[in-house]
Amino acid sequence: MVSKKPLVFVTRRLPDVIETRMRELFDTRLSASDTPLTSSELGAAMKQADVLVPTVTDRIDAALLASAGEQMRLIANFGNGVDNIDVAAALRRGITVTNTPGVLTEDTADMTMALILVVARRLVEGAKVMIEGDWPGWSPTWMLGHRITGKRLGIIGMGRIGQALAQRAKAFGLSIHYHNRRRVAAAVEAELEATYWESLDQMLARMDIVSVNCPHTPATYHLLSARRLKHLRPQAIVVNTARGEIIDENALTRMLEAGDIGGAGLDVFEHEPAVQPKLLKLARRGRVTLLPHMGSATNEGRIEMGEKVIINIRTFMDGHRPPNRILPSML
Ligand code: 8YV
Repeated sequence: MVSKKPLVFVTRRLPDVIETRMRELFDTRLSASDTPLTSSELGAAMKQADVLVPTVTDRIDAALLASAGEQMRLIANFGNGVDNIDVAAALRRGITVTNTPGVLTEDTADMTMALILVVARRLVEGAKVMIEGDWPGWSPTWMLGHRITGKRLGIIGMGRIGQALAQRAKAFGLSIHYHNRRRVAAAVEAELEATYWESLDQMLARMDIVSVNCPHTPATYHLLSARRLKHLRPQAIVVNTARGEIIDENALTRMLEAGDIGGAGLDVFEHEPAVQPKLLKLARRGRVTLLPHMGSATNEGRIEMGEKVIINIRTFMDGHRPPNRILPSML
């Protein structure tokens, strides 16, 4: 007897090799247009599909989950962060949620390090001068940025990505500081020569560069609030490749406008894809570099993310616990 293939609904275009393999393995419905689905389109998909493969652009809240069909059993998120999904509501509804950890660690850490360098050394401003043909010629006092070596980097969130960033930053001669829910193992701290700060406020007041590398959860929403941002030193640089919601974007923008901090490198925003217009204006003037959420945007990473999604679906459909199952207690 041939067993029925699960109906897998994929909300966005994925790498060709992944889509092809999914078509071989499952009864897969692919996205032809790659446009983000509306809530009612998502709801319609969840009424038919056994498995949903969403991305960060799909908001799957309790109301959508409540209207999902009885057959819907698995949400295999194409992404590491699951803040787009109400995981507790999914579980109550008997739907398992999985993610794709580990395979975007190095790429995201690279992008974070790149943003640190870009902002500190004014790379976008320099590149713009060249593109626009405006180079007046070398000068001893023109386009000066700040040295990275010898500075203090405060990492908020010392998980996989935070640690990968720390390794890179250490090689650049930065001294590593971190704040995390839990202190990491002594051996990891020793290897990274990292200093732990239980108090985020105290750490912020002493850093030259602050990087946000924690997940977005209810506990980390506006972790860098207006009050906390005030602790930063006037030359401090803030970098965020995690989630926009972790920083109070309006408060950060006000501080940048007032010149109360040195600069910012942001790959994520509070209301993506909308970006606060004042931030865009600051980016045109330099010292602020904005990127369109591309921390994990490598061909290799996106294929490995897709492979994780397939493994999670296959394992689940074979009746086993999928390797990347998410439980509310993990968030
Ligand atoms: C992904 C990310 O591109 O995986 C994550 O958490 O932030 C991104 O790097 C995106 O989430 C894909 O859904």
